Order: sequence, then C-alpha cells, then structure tokens
Amino acid sequence: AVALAMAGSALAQTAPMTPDITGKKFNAPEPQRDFVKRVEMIPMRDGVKLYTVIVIPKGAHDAPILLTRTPYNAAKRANRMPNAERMVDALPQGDSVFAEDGYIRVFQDVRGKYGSEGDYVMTRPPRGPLNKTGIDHGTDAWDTIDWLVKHLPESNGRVGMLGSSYEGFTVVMALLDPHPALKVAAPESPMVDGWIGDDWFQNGAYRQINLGYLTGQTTVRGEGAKIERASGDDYTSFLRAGSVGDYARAAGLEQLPAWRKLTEHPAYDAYWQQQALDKLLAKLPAITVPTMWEQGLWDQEDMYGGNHAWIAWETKDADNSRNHLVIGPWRHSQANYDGSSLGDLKFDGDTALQWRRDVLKPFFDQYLKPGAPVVKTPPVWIYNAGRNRWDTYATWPQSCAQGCPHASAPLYLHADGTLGGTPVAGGAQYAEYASDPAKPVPFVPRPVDMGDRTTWTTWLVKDQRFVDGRTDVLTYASAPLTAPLSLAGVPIAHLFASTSGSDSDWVVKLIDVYPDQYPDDPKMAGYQLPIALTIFRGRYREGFDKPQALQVDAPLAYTFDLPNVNHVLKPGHRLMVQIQSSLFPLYDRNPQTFVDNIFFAKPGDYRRATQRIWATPQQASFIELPVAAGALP
Ligand code: PG9
Repeated sequence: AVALAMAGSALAQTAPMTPDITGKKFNAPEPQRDFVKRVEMIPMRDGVKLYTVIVIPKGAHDAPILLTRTPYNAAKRANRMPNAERMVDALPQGDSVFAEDGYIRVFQDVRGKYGSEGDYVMTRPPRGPLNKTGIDHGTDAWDTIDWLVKHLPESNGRVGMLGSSYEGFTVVMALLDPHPALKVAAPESPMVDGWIGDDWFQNGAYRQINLGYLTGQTTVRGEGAKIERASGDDYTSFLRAGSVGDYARAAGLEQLPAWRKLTEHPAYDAYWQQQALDKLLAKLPAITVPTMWEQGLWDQEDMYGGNHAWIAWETKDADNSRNHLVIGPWRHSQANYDGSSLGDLKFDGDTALQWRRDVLKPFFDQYLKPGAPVVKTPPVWIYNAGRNRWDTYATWPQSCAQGCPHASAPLYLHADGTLGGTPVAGGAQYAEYASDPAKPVPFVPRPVDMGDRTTWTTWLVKDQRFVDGRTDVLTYASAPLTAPLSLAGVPIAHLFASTSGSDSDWVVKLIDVYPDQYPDDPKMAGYQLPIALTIFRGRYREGFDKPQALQVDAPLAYTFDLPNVNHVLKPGHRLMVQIQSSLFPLYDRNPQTFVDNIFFAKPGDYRRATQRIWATPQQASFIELPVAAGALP
C-alpha cells in the first residue's frame, strides 16, 4: 500500500518536460479591495467617447464625485499601487483626504490622449474665434458630469473638479460654462495664459524645456517619444544647436503641429489672447461655482495662471465667499505631494497636507456633502517662508501703490551696487555688464540636465551664489536689516536700461540673503534665496503684441511684475537684486539683434552687447517693493 501511494503522488507531479508557457490566460488572484473600479467610454455630444476610470468605495451611497480630466493617462493616475487593497493606496497621494472619506474618484483621458477617442489639440482653445467646432474641454466636462450624475447610483449627484497644471487648465475650461451639478472647483497651478507666464513663454521669452514636453505629449496618443540628449550637458547641446528652431529641426520637431503653432505665434497675438482663460473668466457675468485657486510660491511651470484667474474673478465676489486664493511654499504641483521642504528650504511640517486636509477638503465637503459644516475659508491663504507659517488675508495684495492696506516703497538700484530707499545724485550714472549670447548665464549650475526632476523642481529656490560675481550678472545688495521687513504683494521692476544691441532680455531676481553666520542650519549661511524672479523680453516693451527693435544705447523704461511675494526678511538678512540677460537653456537666447522671429535667428544675429542699468535721479531704476511692515535698510 505504501508503494502504491508513492506511485500515485509521483503521477500527480508535473512532468519535468511540461511546457512552462501554457498559452492559457494567467489570472492573478484579485486582492480583497475596499473599492471597485469601473472603466467607461463616456459619449460626448459629438459621438466621441472618452476613457473614464471610476473608483467607488465599496458600499458607497450618496457619495460626492471628484473629477479630474487629464492628458497624462487616466488608468495610471488611478493606479498608484497596482495591487492596492485600499482605495487610498490606489489613488494619488494628493487624493488621500478624499479617499479616506468616501468620495467617488473619477479620472478621464481628454480627447485624443491614451484611451480616449477623438483628436488631441494640446492648447485646445475654448469655443470661439479659434475653435468653431462647438466642442472644447468645457463641453467635454459638461457632458461627462451629466453622464456621471445619471449613471452612478452610488453618488449624491454633486461633483467637484480639481487638478494641477494641464489638469487645472481643464478645470478652468469647465468653469467657463459649468454644468449645474458642478458645485465646487480647485484649479491647482492651472495653465491660464501660456504666453504671458504659464508653461510656454514668460513675458515673451520661450521656455525650451517644453520641446521635450510637447514631443512626449504629441508624437503619439499614449506616452510619446523623448528627444535624445546630444551631450551630458544640455547647456552645451542647446548652445551648439543654434536657435531654438535649429535645435527643433535637428530633433525632427517640424513634423509636430504643436511645435509649428508655437513658432507661428512668437508674439502675444490673437492666437494667445483669445485663449487666455483669465480674460474669458473676466467676461462671465457672475461666479456660479465656488472656486479655490492654488499655486506655489516657487512654481517653475505655471507661476501666472492661478493668481491672475483669481484676480479676474475678485470683483465678482463682493461677499468673499466664492473666490479663494491659496499660495503654498511649493514647486509646481507640490500641493499634491509632501510639502515639508523644497530644495534647501524646510517648512513647518507638511504644508501641502495641511492645505489639503485643513482647507481644501472642508471647502469641498461644504459644497459636496449636504449637511457638512459651513467653513469660513479665508479669501487668501499664503505661506510665509521667512516666518515659516501660513498667513491669511481678506485681500491681496496687502501692499501696492494705491488702494491696498499698505503702500509699496521704491528700492533703488544704485550704480555702486548698493540698494536704498532714495536715488543717488552724482557719482556713476549706471552699472554695466556684458551679455554674450555665446556664453549665456546658466539657470542652474552646469552640467545641466533638463530631465532631472530634482534640478527642475527646485531651481527657483537655488542659492544664487553660483552666478553672483559673474561679469554678466549685476548684483545689488543692502546692508543687513536691523528690523524685520515684511513684503506682501507683487514687486514691480521699474528699469531704465540700455543695450548696445537692438533687442535684449532682462532678468530680475529679488533675493533674501541669509546672514553669514547661521548656526540653526549652517548650509543656509549666506544663502541667496530668490523670493521673486522673472524674465522680460525687451522687444515687448511697448506691448506684448508689438515687438519692436530697441533704440541702441538709449536708456529705455521697462516696467514688469515679478511673481507674488509673502515673505518676512528677518534682522541680519539682506535684500539683494540681481540683473542679467539670460537664463539658459531654460529660456532661449535673445540674439540681441532685433529679428523678425527669434525662433529662427541666424548665427550672425547673436551678438555680444553692453548692458547698462541706469541710476540717475531722472532715470532711476528701482523695484517697487510691496512693504507691509518694517522699513527698507
Ligand atoms: N506644466 C505642464 C503643462 C500644462 C499645460 C500645458 C503644457 C504643460 C503640466 O504640468 O501639466
């Protein structure tokens, strides 16, 4: 009997030569999940169907819906951990506060991307002069919301929309003509005006980082191609290529309509103006959807959109109940991740979670969950990285030339490299530097890898000592402060600048210089922290739609805004301003010779120029500082 049993068990064994690939479908056991996932192709009004992932907590009823429309792969967005058992682990980190509280979460591929049908138009203009199809991201949001509230029996028929960057852009589009079931929205770092300050250009200077982005997004419906790096230093690769057009041609980008559209509209013409969403929001008669605009103080991609859309709606929100502004100490989209630090800066805890948990979620609950407490969301919630705490305000800016709680004050750039509250009479008339397009100023220390996430996400807080002292960078510094100086608003650059060329870029950085001794965090000793930084393309001095050659060697007036600042400089810190004429290779080089289209400048157009920042009482360059408390040194 024992021998028989042994023979039987041998028979049950898999023969050694059994083919290991059976050809049968392999089914991994389904984990026990606390949610169900549905995938639907939701039909739009023109018959195009959009791929939509719907994640529903098991046993949900009367649940609110949170919708994001994305060009970044809806299936992946709802699949952080493929074997997740809990909804909170399947969804992105930024969703945890909603996932833990019974929300239904929906991600949808925008038309033409990933699983969705239809054509992808990257900066899809809203219905109007540029788009006569009757379809835009707004109608797609409308049709989607209409379908969701009719087909999800687990829902309470109320929808909130949120999303960052492109996903924020789709939220803003939905707000232009909202479905009645859209009850609340949070556009996070939304692209609102791609020319003035979001993604594609900054005051007319082209952001070359986007060449890689548009290639990835538009070569195929799914995840697209990469531009192969020609060297280990993108500074070298871009410089060797010549103009942006030369670089793009070498990479085959002329095949891509998105690239061609950009090159056909280098200035702020009707193409950009008619799709500027803040201008369209301003035309709406009233705010129907309570909205929280969010962005980062150091948002390296969309520094413009959130706060300008908020401004566009502020006059329509007389009782301060529907239009809210949040600015955290964050890089682009950091609101949805860990917000405890940025580069070398450390904050008071996870500021991003603080916002999502304590501000965003109660705000959404109020409008999406009948009976939820009414919260008194402050109109403006801004982090102060100098003080390391959140500030709340009833109005923003707190300081400006007129009509704010505090009056702004001029900070003059003296020709001897000092800064002060009054212009200097006598002495040198200007400070001078040479800007050579053959040796542009790098935006981060070389070697530059534009694809390196850490470099890219933290460059706006990078210690500027790596360029301080270069012969093509002017540095102006104040004496150490003896009392705290509080800034709360938009610094404005008022330059009198001349160039020996006929076109020029002007980069202005407002910097908080840490004390030389800083035992609390020694790596911050002497740190030059940019608190506001921007670039302005000189040819647009007389209007973004009116590129004009600059008069050679004439001191010309330039006025442009820097990004928002809410910052206390503590005693012992110094104010610093740096001026230069390039930030390469993030921004394309200005040839410094006026040409019709800088995208296609020729090698001979790139010329060294002598740049002067004037400092006479009649032509005094200054930064208008939004001083809310304290005095200039
Ligand atoms: N900043 C990205 C983007 C948005 C819109 C257009 C182009 C790029 C993003 O993070 O989505």
